[in-house]
Amino acid sequence: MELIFATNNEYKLSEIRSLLGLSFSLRGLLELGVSEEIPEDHDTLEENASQKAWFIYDKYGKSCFADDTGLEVDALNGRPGVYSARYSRIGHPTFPEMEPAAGNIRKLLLELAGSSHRKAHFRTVIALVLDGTEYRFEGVVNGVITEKPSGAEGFGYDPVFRPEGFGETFAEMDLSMKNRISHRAKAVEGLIDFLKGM
Ligand code: ITT
Repeated sequence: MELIFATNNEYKLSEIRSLLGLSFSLRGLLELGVSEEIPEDHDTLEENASQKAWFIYDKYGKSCFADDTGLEVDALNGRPGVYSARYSRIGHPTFPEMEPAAGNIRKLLLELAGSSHRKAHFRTVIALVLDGTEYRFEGVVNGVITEKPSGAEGFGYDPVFRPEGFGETFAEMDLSMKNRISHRAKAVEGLIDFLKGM
């Protein structure tokens, strides 16, 4: 089955490709020749995932899915959440000289400095638009924000997120381990079960 994954993020693409396996041919936006930025300007993960999936479906007429992911930190009342990608650029921009992921991590560690309450979770929402109907899937992984970044694998906030039950951050794990337990893996499980059951 051919599916479009409406993402510009190559890391996400390879994570989901290895989760879906060989029965699906998955194409990202780069392969589709889409270079424009897809709007994601809502205030919830659900609406953003939906907006990205419908944008591609309406424009290219191909069944497609999109994910939106946020890091929800308990001590920050769920922030940065839906604003995780632009966290360090919200309000007074902090660390504009850093690349976004590094600036985001720096700001997060500053906001939590001295706090022992470091529980957080990643939440992924996938919106699938199949023949003009939308379906949604969600995945959550609980963990804590570490005191400092460790590891070089993965992307985004991975160096400061240690999933519950593990002694290492997502960025210290190899992809196959992250893919067994992650927020995105759980959401994709729902997607795969759905597609297999069709
Ligand atoms: P899209 O093209 O799919 O929108 P994106 O990188 O903008 O790609 P999101 O909006 O879903 O992705 O991500 C929001 C933020 O959360 C962004 O800063 C990501 O780096 C980060 N993020 C998403 N998934 C993550 C993961 O599995 N591990 C660590 N950080 C992640």
